[in-house]
Amino acid sequence: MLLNVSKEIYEKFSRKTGQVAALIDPDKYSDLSRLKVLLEKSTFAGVDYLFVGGSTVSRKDFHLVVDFITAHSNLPLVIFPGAAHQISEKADALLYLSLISGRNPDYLIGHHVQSAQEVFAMDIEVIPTAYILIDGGNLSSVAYVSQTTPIPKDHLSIIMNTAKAGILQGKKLLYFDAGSGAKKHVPASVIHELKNLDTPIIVGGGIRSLDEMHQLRDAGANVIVIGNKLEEDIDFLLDIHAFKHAQ
Ligand code: 1GP
Repeated sequence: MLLNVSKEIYEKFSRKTGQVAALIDPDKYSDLSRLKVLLEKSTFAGVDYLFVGGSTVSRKDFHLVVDFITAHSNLPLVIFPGAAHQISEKADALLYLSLISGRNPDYLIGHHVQSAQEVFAMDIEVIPTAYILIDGGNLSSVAYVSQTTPIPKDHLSIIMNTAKAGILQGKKLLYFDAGSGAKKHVPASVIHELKNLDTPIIVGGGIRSLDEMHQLRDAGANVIVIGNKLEEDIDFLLDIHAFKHAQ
């Protein structure tokens, strides 16, 4: 079979700002009854996507959680892979990440070559994504595992030029990540500047309040990713419900 050319999820990403993705790191949801509650409440809250993946997830745990999610939820499932083995045809789309803020060839092309044969044959939407780490005030797992240095958040011209280079390379989506559990999320002012590049933007890492979500949406973020906050406080989905239904 040839590469899937569906663009359904990409078009949904592009359509509007202020969409919300709940990030499920399989390492954090070994208790599947907890995951089931998250899935039910995410549907109620009007979450737009479930993202699945993580920096240190094993193949077994990844598949276990993907199988569980697809059996218990109808929300679009998007893979946010931490490595070549985190792929599954059961998901609706795969963020095909190149970590272009870094200079580690493994995360620029290595994992891609390892998994290309399998991905090419899969019936899954593949979205070429420029993955750009921004310093969030602490050492994130993704920076540590990828052995890359995030871009300082005040260096707007480096951030802009990195995003532009990604677009010139053919990336269709920009994902700005301060890293899971970041002390500080990517500033709304940075997202505002990037919006001029006319490419859909995902932002994640350290987002923990409704106020921050409003700022990022108003700055032009298409998708806001929330991981840690939901692990700590499932009732934050009530705030997400309010955020989604006020739109
Ligand atoms: C990290 O973008 C995600 O890669 C989400 O971060 O867990 O801090 O919400 P949090």
